[in-house]
Amino acid sequence: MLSVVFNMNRIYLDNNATTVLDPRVKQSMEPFWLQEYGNPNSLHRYGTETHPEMSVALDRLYKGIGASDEDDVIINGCATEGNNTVLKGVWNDHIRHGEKSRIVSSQIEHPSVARTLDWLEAQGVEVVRLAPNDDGIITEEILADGFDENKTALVSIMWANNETGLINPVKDLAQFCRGRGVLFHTDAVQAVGKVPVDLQDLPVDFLTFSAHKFHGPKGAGGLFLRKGINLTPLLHGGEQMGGRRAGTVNVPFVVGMGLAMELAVDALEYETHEVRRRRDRLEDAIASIPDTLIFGKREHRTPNTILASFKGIEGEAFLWDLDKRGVAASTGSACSSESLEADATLQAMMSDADLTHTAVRFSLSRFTTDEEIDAAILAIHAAVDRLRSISSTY
Ligand code: C6P
Repeated sequence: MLSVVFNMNRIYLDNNATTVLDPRVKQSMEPFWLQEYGNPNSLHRYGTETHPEMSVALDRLYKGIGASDEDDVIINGCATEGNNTVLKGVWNDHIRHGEKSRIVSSQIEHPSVARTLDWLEAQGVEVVRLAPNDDGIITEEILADGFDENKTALVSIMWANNETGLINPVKDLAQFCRGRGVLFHTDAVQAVGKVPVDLQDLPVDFLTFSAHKFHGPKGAGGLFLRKGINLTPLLHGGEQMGGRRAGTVNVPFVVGMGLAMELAVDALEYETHEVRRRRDRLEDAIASIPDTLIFGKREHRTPNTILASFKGIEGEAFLWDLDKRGVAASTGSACSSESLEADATLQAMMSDADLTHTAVRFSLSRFTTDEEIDAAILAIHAAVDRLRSISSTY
């Protein structure tokens, strides 16, 4: 495994927020800034010379998720865009004119799904937000309970949760929907590069991913659409992406995302064994601290994620202390960090509201080293000791 020391003084354990660009990905993007900078839709050579690498990148993306040639993978700006495209597209095509009335989702979705559903609800859509079971998972039984296929246009359930790392049984959920003729979408942002994704084996109709979660560039994502499915685009304009997503294609980012996907799939073995081994070592050390809670069973989680709560310690104070010690972690998702409100996902999972204010997420990547885990363990123990010694509630 490529071993690169990116920043010798700091340890990055916030890989569910974003990941470092793989240096090989960075290199693959270089020619497209100053030399081959043409618009791929131009007819002159500046445009056409980008085509071979773009085509390699698209092949890598299709192969990486097991899409067939007849399916569509639309390149876009991020997973937030992909999720908005699916939810608003299905609303426009299947709900707005009265065919169906309902979208079924969950209480543990990322804000790019949750807030879009709030907006759709304000437009009159009936939104059902399923609660997870005690293990934090949306099972087929939960989906089946009270399911009405005559009303439901779409089911949208995330593959792996960004805060807990808990993996939902997407194959069962997708099969359930397919058997009833209901469209199924999964937000696979935290699954790609962490668990195998093979759409040949999975009756999913829409799937979203984001390059910067698997060591690709920020600002590039993809939306898979099963063959034969039409969806009103979010962005109207030019004929890029076969008219399904207008806007000049960002060539360096597409090339980088393609290679990042291939490298992530190649590294899946490593992720499953080595990243998991380091995560488990860190988790054991965290769990050995008295009055500490780890959310979700290890075997139900992506190999890189730990969500922990330390009794008597407020999450933000803990993060600042850790940051001073050179360790970067997070409280819940990065896009909720400006709000001091307890995160909705955690609220859905925990009965004790106080715990939601103390949860801290540690997320590793294939670039996290054993030495970094050793140093992080020392820093976490020291931070807990200091904060508990000054805490009025411990
Ligand atoms: N989660 C986190 O800290 P964008 O930002 O559009 O590339 O990805 C959005 C997104 C969608 N779905 C899931 C499951 C995600 O985890 C994210 C990004 C980051 O958890 C930033 S909020």
